[in-house]
Amino acid sequence: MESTLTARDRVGVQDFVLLENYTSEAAFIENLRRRFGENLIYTYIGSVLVSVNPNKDLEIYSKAHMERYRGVSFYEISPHIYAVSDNTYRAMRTERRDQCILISGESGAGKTEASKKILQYYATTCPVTDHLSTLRDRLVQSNPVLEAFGNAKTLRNDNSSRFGKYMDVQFDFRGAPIGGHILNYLLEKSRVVHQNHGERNFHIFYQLLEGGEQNLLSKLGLERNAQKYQYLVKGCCPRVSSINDKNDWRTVRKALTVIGFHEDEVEDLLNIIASVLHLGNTQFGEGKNGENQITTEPQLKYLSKLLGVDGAALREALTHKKITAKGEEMISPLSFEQAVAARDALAKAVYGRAFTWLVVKINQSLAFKDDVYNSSKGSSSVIGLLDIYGFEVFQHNSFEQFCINYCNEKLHQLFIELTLKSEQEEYEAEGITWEPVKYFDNKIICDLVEGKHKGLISILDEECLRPGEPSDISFLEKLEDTLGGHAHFVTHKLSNGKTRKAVSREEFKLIHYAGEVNYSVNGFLDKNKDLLYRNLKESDMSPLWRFDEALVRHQVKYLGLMENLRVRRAGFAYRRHYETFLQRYKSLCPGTWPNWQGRLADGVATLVQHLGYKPEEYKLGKTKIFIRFPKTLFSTEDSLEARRPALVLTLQTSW
Ligand code: AOV
Ligand code: MG
Repeated sequence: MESTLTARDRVGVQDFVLLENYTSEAAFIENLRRRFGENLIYTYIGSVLVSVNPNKDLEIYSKAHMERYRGVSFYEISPHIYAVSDNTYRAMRTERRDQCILISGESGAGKTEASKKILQYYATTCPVTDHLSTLRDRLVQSNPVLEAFGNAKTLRNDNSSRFGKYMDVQFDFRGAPIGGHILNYLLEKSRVVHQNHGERNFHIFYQLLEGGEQNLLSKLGLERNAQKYQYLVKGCCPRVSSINDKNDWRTVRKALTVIGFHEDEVEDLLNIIASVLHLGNTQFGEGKNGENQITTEPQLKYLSKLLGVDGAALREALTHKKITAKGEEMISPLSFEQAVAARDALAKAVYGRAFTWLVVKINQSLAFKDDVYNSSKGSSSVIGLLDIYGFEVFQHNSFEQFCINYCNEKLHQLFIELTLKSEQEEYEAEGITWEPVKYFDNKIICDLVEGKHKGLISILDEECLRPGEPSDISFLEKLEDTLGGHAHFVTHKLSNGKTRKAVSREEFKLIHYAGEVNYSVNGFLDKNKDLLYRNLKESDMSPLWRFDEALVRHQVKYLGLMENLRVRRAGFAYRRHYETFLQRYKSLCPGTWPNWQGRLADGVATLVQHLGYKPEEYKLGKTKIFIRFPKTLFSTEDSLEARRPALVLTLQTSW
């Protein structure tokens, strides 16, 4: 059988639009599987790129590969993340419009890797002058630094992003990168003080302990052994086979220098990292008079030195609180539990601020020096790259997963908006005959979470501010009262008064676009007040090279890829306003050149007739021409770019 397979049978189609049986999910998955088997991890659905995580290094990211994709149109060469990068770049240059690449997919699917490949593509292929090469290097080197401080090993991904990132790269009129800006979202600060079994704290702690020179560690009062630090032992996972902390330390240290950190700034940063570890080892116990006191003096000494604060003041702050009663300020001692909570809160706050400061510093170093950025002068354009934390479900899910998964619901809304909704609405508005393709719109879940007054977040905020004794359980009760009966919200209570076993009394379940998740309300109020997060599950992880069909099918379903394909297949790959189309191609037709005098629509009709477009290849709408197949336009112009933001969907293949 094997020998009778044609090349096309073996490698499948490179654009799902070309799939003969395009309504069959089985055919869709089979196509992905065949390509995966041939190490072809990229496939298009029109202008959307679907990327399947190979979980192994492929020889497809060399400089020679990058060169192959430069200036070449989407359909002339096999699908690649570089094709998306290049098309976006050319769209920015020819259309002089800002562009954006959205990367979506669940935890571990390959979003961050994709965003790094895109950045490397620009760094390697865009023109740079000598003085801009520093900026280019800084752009690339910002990644290892941000990952060291903002990524960690989870049960889903050894290098999981624990913050969201939107990076703008600014280009000048020659297409050279001249500046950049990073916007960071909600760092998972709770990881600083707690990690679940099988997970680690942020990479930087292990990197410093493994790679830091002996005299540096001595200065910081640290021992090389991660097991000595309470904040690093919670997950029982100091070492990860896929991670070399020592090498990564060297990379990060060099990157900090490239980005332009001065030695004293690096020292400040490391002082903070070390002080977090000392805070974790700060213990409390009973003093002679029964009072709660610090029992670990060396830690206190190092803390006061590293944070530059008075030892006595720090001791007081960690064991007492100030309260104001009847206009008088009073100091009252903290209980053991309160002191531990205060210590952890301080560690999280210190780390969170250090991360914010790091991003500010990186932004200063990436800012275009003439301050053209964010100003209207100059003819620069921007390509934005969105890489957030992916949808995640563990055995135990808390506020952290709630925030992350809500964020993914919003991104999916945008995806639907760009590929399914606006596309179909436009056909209708333009009067193009169209058989609507039905799809699941997750707006109902977004509204459930963010709706004014009746949304989950509003209820949580209200409960946090309510006088009296609000608690996680009273919050859950409010949710039940307000949201009970909603199709996507479930608690243990059944409408007949009985109890649902699959959801405990301390949980609520959300039926997300990507799957069902039980959230424990424990800690929701505190974490919401502090805007922190995280918690989790144990699983048998071996990020294996296999194609788990059930896992892939689930993602194909919830991402709405079949619906996407149907819209694409039945639809029109390109559209242009009559004026733009005429302006761009009128020189190809003597009847429209140099100036068409009649109605724009008639001009376009004359033009396409002259170009030999067949009736089934295009339709004329009210204000636009719609062209069904890319190849039609290729014959007119080789490199026409889509106006939508580029979309990259990453698929996880094995857990
Ligand atoms: P994520 O960003 O989507 O998850 P990553 O980009 O960190 O996922 O990818 C997870 C791991 O998969 C990487 O560390 C690589 O080992 C592997 N991988 C991903 N893409 C490729 C590729 N193109 N080639 C080879 N290996 C790859 V999260 O940040 O958890 O949502 O919060
Ligand atoms: Mg990531």
